[in-house]
Amino acid sequence: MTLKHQAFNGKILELKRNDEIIKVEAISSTALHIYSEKAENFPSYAVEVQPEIIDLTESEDKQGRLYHTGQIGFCLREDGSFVLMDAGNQVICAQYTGARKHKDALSDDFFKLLASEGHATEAEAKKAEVEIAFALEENDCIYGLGDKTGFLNKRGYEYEMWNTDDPSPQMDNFKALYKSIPFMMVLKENMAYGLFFDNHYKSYFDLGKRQADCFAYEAEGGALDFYFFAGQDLKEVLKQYTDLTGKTPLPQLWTLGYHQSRWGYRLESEIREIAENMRKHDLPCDAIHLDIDYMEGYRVFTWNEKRYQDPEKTLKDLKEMGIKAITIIDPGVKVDAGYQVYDEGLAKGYFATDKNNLTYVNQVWPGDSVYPDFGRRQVRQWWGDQHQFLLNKGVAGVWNDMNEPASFQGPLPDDVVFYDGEKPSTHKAMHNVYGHNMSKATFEGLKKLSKERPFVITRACYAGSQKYTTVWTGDNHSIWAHLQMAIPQLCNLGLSGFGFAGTDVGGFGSDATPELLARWYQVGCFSPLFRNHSALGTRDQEPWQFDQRTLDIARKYMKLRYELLPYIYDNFYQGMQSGLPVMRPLVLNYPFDQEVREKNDQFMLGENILVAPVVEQGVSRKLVYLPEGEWICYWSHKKYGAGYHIVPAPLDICPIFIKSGSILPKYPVRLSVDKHKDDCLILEIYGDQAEYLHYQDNGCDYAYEKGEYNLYHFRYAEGKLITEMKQQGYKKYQDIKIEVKR
Ligand code: MIG
Repeated sequence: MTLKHQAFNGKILELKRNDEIIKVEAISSTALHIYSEKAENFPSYAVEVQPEIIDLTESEDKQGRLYHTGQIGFCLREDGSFVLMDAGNQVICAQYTGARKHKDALSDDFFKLLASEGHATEAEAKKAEVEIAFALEENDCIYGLGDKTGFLNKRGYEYEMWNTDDPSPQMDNFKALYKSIPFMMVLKENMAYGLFFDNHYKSYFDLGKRQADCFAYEAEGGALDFYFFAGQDLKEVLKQYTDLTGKTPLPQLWTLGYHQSRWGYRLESEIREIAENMRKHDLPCDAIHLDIDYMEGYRVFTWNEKRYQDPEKTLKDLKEMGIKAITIIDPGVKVDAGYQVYDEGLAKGYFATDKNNLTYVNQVWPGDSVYPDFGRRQVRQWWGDQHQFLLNKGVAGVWNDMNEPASFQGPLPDDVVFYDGEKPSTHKAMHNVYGHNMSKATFEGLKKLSKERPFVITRACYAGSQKYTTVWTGDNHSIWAHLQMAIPQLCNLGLSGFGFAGTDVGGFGSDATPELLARWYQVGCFSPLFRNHSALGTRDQEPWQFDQRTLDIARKYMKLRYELLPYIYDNFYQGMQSGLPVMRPLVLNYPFDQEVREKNDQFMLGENILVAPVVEQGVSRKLVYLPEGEWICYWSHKKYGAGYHIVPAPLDICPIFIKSGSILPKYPVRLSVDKHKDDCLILEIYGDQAEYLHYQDNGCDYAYEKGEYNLYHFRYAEGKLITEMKQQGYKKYQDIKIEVKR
């Protein structure tokens, strides 16, 4: 990419690349937006409010022509390449000018040879329409990119952004999963930067795989359109990225409780039985997910009246037990004249068509199905309104699946017509935002139809979907490798703006062992979304399906989760400003501790809790790394200093450390958030002195936006607690208990 100076008006720098205009603008003193004029033909789905542009100052120095905000600068060098630099004109990130190595083409003979033994060979990547590469320094680490498989540091790997439903065991060689979040952060020796490539066509990230000294981005369509964010550390970069694409909103408190799910609950009686078992075994639980079998022949927005005599009554009875129902909704609408959703969508022209303008049909669960065209506003509104049917039955949340979109009869052809806003476009262009637009439709429908904060959970999505939906990582398996992967996968989702995410606890496909399940509850307990889910045909996976010991361990961590709810909720509240996730890799809190840049088997819950779960079979001790400071073992209250320690971790123990100088807010254990009378708060004090900001509201609607919440500032010193109310707009606790832990 060789650039030539074209014009500068104090705000916008225009450059020429062949016959294309590239613009450079500052959207804040530490963020630049660099895009081709062609990008104006591809409106963003991630950025809904265009930020204001600020002034740039032009100057010249030996490196080239500089355009500076005072804090960061864009430098156009003599050779037509550019570098991004800091306040002192030191290079943060330079365009890579060396020759790029591309993937070698495989001859047809080799292709056939490999295929004869069933090796899945990859076809050559298509020619990129957009391509740019940047230099990497020796110790740079790369984070983010959404729900990709593998480990925390993405350097050395290659990924693809193309929302993909592949239920085979997803290992570190998988290039694409269900979500496309083309945002990455690079952590350098002394600072960090982020790049967000806002282009939803299929794209590729080679993160130092073919060439160790550079990373490259390529897209099969759309235009060059990226943002560059600079920060002291990853937190500053993530804050800026989420300022641009949106924050995870405050969820309803009950959604942070425990969820039970299984593909295979078919009958009303089975749902009731699950709820009764929860209570019989003294297990906290706030939600049961109803998978595809509650519907009538997999027709969305219908209820199977043979399997359910009275869904309203069942859901009401469940609610009385403190358990809410969440129902699955897939995008595929059954082709079935006389079925209202199909008839209406067809009459209004709301389904995707082929290039000859005939409604496009593929197959999913209901058999022949059509695809609502969620890129159009009217279609989203219409879809959102359908949710009244579910709300009338008493449904409390909606689970969106199969929205990559999945299809059983081969992938959707590139040229199926999907709209991009009000303009006809193609599947090729709109594939990666299909799940985003579906979950947005669901969120907006629920928000309009009920007063509560919508609970939507989706499998497929795009950058920015965090404003509308919770996510889960799709079809994992009950294997140790997937418990291990759960940590970096959820941490990287958090580093990509998705603060509310979870894996299927226990694993979806394959059969869980008691030991694996016990260890998975110890990770699930601290994951933003805590849901046990498993596939039809696999071993039953509810906590009581194994043995007494497994049940006791599951209960212990489910109860711990309910005790920690105020702490988790506080982190969500803070995340609305900071964009930081509650579950986070150690590197987010300790970016310059070299030891934590690749810690895959430990994580933090906010600032105060360090979790070091056992994720290996047959292990009863854990090698734990503690960063700077003093740490207190949650179980023994023994003090530990920074460094490596081997700690006991028998099957019922997940090593947990609390940072000395913490106040940990807890609720008394309850079996359901919904039944929870928030009249008592427990403050556990770790260390001699501590401070903490605690948020409290009604946990369900938007009254907090009108000031109906409390903000407590607690300070503990010299054996005394001082409470200052920073905001008082909600009923206060009747009782605040203090427990000093030493
Ligand atoms: O693969 O609705 O990821 O959670 O249970 C089948 C049935 C389709 C895939 C989801 C999974 C869900 C299942 N669905």
